[in-house]
Amino acid sequence: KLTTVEEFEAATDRLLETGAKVGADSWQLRVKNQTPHCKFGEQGICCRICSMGPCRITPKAPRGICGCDAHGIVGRNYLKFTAGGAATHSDHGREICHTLYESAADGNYKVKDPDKLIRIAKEWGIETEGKDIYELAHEVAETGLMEYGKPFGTQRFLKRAPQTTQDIWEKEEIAPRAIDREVATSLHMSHMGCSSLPEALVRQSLRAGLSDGWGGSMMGTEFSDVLFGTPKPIDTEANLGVMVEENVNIVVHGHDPSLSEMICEYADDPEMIAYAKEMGAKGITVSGVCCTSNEVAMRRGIPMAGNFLQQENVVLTGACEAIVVDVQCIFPALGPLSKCFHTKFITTSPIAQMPDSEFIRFNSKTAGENAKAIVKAAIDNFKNRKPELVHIPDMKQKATVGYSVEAIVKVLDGVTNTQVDETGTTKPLLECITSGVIRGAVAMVGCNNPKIRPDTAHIELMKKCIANDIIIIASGCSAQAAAKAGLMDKSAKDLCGAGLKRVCELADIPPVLHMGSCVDISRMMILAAELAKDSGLKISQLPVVGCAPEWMSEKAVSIGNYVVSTGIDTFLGVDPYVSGSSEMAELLTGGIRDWVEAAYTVETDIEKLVDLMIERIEEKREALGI
Ligand code: BF8
Ligand code: SF4
Repeated sequence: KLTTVEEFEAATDRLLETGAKVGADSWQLRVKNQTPHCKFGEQGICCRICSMGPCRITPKAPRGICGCDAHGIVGRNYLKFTAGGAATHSDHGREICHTLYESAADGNYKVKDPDKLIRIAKEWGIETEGKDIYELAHEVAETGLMEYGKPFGTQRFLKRAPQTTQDIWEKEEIAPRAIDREVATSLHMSHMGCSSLPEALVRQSLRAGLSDGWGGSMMGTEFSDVLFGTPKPIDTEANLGVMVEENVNIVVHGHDPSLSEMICEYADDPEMIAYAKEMGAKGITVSGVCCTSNEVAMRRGIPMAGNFLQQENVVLTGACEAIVVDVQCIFPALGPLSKCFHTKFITTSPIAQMPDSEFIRFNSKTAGENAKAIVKAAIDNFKNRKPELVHIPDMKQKATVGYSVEAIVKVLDGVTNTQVDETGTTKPLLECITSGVIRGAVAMVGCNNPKIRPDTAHIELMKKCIANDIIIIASGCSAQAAAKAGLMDKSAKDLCGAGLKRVCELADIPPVLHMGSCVDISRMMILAAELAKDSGLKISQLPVVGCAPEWMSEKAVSIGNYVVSTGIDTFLGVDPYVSGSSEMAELLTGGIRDWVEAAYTVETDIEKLVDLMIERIEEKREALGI
């Protein structure tokens, strides 16, 4: 039985009552204070990139002081937004490269998947013979780091794409060069007095997005697998009920697995567990929020307490000893909120420093000591709980997660009855698609956003797709929405059409496959590339679409840009502040199709959005005659 959104909301309301008792603020209250939003901002027609402004476009004032019109202002804002997202994902990827560089046989970080490291080294033309695995790790990591600033050439991983895709990127001049260069060029182009031509600004947005998806994010994913293991199917649980009242609860939140992996390691240490018992708890429970949760769920089966808009809820349970964060998507609200409870809000990265937090600087050289200190601080805090404030909603679902590309290929080997003898490829999946047993696939990604009733769009879209025999691959907060609802439980096969249900039974998979965090959308790109190569089709011909119905962050726009640039139509439930320019809106929803064979659809009515996606998948099938 699925958990309904009404049930989530009732549980949240109960937690907000506790919050009210202690005078806590909440996003639900802040949304009210911020509504209605500024119309200029919403339409993207406010410019404050130079101090002659800020300028706002109105019918009476159609140009800013410098003469820039709405199209230029919206375009520059869109490019800056993308650059923010590309920088963020790629800097996360860079941190992982550094962690790989620091790995050592006797160090804090080890190489858990040496085969993958060797595969990547060979792909990059690095000599592997006669080298110790850590020597190779250093060399590969250093080569990866060079991708950020190399003066010539394009990203190494672009070669993973089908030749037709690479040709498009070359021809359209959007093949990404050094990652940092694409971010810097974006900021240069969107400086006062540079580009105000929508075509140029969108082209650079696509290029910066590609430097993220096929550059920084892909390195983040691949090297996380090398360090922490390539995910395989594993059972876990999701929603606030994974927190355990009798235990010390540590919640990890953010994105970089270098921190969360180490916390999990130390929370599992018998010495730490014994200490927790000494302090009156029965044990230690680590659970997660946001993408770092996806990382440790995929590799260790660590339960997922919730997604983006549930981050305050974990503190409101009154049973969270420490919420430990690294970077991205962390509400500054957690500082003051924690002060209303006994919770320790521990920041660990110089990139994300916040008021009212305890800063324990984490780095790869001292990771072990840092993690130990954090776990100990959480245990020491157990005694400070206020029992009258403790309430953990009795709400959780089972989920099977861990579907990396390698895992998907493996579980689908041999699901078809026909003559598919090439195991270890995507051919069995293609066979399911061409025969129509599966109609297509939707990559469901992205955040929650209070503009959309949280999780509803994710869940309703997925339910309708699977009922129509469309398989879902999910990542980020979308994946967690699915897991909380029960859509990643294998029994969710009963909600599928007959074809997809049969595939779920034969392969023993849920109909919604958890592919990881947001940097792991690069896994989805690799899967699409493999499908295209194995079928001899172009990526844009595959009955596959992308969807971010509740997106909110700059990272999501960067992702959208690389997904579209890879030839995959992308459906958004929230407008990326471009409605103030007809030229920008037309370009993104239509014009770019002439460049990259895919475009955006923006539709805030979620029912319509899902119908449009299904329609697009069926159109693609029809064009292929399948
Ligand atoms: O990178 S889906 S709210 S947690 S931005 Fe953030 Fe959005 Fe969640 Fe992960 Ni992605
Ligand atoms: Fe105004 Fe032009 Fe300056 Fe923007 S760049 S604030 S539109 S003068």
